Amino acid sequence: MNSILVLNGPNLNLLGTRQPEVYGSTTLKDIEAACVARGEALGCAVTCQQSNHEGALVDAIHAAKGVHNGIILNAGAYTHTSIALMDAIASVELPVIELHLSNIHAREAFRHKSYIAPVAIGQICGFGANGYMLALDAMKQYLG
Ligand code: CA2
Repeated sequence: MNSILVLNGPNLNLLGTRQPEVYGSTTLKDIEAACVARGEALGCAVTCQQSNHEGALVDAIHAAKGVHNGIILNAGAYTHTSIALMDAIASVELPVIELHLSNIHAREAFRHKSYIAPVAIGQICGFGANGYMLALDAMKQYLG
């Protein structure tokens, strides 16, 4: 059975509590429960983690090697700044899908740059919490 890590970065623990007009009203806990349920439907084990710390996210990516078959990553604002996350993804050679709730390309110019995109197999953005379901479906198909 394939195992997929759903990894969320900084401030995403606040989902559903503030800025619902941008990020929706679903909490991270709800999203994580939906991911586990979708994984069960797809026949995949889904593990969810969140950290506000860049180094902890690097550690989680390293630790995924040999444990998980793919990673769905919403790196939050680190998407736009973190060469460390880019290098971590490249080093583990696991398929990563970059995920964003909002359409980062329709927002401020600084959100258009992604350090994750060049090392990801693809990017899903703009579909809110449902994007996590789309990403799980895409990862399941990618892994075969
Ligand atoms: O759209 C996304 O998923 C983002 O990764 C969210 C990040 C943002 O910096 C990226 O450009 C796009 C921000 C996450 C902040 O989450 C909050 C949730 C509720 C209240 C406040 C912040």
